[in-house]
Amino acid sequence: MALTKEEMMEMYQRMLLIREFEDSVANVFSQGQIPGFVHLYVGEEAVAVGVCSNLSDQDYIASTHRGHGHGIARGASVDKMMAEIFGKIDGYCKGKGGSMHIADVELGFLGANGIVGAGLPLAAGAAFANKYLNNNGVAVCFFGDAASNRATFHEALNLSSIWKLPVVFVCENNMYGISMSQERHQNITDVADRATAYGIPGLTVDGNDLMAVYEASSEAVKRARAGEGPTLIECKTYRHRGHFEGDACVYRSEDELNQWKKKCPIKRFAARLLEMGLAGQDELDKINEQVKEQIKSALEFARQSPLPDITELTKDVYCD
Ligand SMILES: Cc1ncc(C[n+]2csc(CCOP(=O)(O)OP(=O)(O)O)c2C)c(N)n1
Ligand SMILES: [Mg+2]
Repeated sequence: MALTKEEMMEMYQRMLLIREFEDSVANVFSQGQIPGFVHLYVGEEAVAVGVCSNLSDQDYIASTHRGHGHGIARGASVDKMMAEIFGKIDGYCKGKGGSMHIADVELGFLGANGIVGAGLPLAAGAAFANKYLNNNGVAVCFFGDAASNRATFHEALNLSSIWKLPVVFVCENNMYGISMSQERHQNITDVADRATAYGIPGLTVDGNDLMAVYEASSEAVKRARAGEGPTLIECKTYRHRGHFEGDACVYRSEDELNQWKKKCPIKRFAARLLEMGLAGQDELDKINEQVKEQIKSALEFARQSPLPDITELTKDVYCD
């Protein structure tokens, strides 16, 4: 079904919201205003938004250490996310988890995850639950190129394929696992080729083309809902920032980065909206301003929220 203008504008707004959120986090991190560690999603926005725009209330997503974009694409509160990153009581985990523990189960957002590859079995489990409950829900797992080397990837794909679970595996191939390039960490070019080993469809798409991601995931979600089992979608993309904030990026060239910046998913989609006559530059500028206001207000919210009280120290935490 063709997307309406409203739906396309909403997708544009979501990508901008992620970009503005991440740029602001980079800024406050560089000024030492936030504790902990952050991995930013700048450059990869079309993947989260293209995929999540196909999902409904009963669906789940599992995320990664680079999870802000997934949460925002699923509709998480930028106020609560920002407060969490600032370590404040109004954050998703009352400020005790930080960037890599942001989750909103009510929204079907099973959470960011500091353990590489850990989202895959979680998504398979969530898909199993949906199948068992017969509620027509699907689960999506986002994970990186390097995560596809982990045993959890292979186990999750195997079980999901044999049980025909309603799950979509979305590999964000940004060409690096920390500082290690894909050609140094795996002997294949397309992660999608690994689908063959599990007898499921595997396809590679341009992860910086919002519509390509949207269409591929729309098919995969339909397949999952129809009881036909999982799909592996590999989205070729690139992170504009380092692996984490503070990374000097010595393992990649300026030229490579600049080439990818030219393929910015947001600029590309804006050009497409203009070209199709769906929006004028003034409309796009207005969305941009609204997004900037929304993130400014999230920063305000986070700054004004108190730090957790000392009595919170042992609450809601689990230690084995
Ligand atoms: C099980 C596990 N092994 C190693 C790490 C350290 N680590 C953190 S991120 C990362 C690389 C992940 O690369 P990829 O899956 O491609 O995701 P990207 O960071 O590129 O989005 C590694 C090895 C970890 N967090 N968990
Ligand atoms: Mg990677």
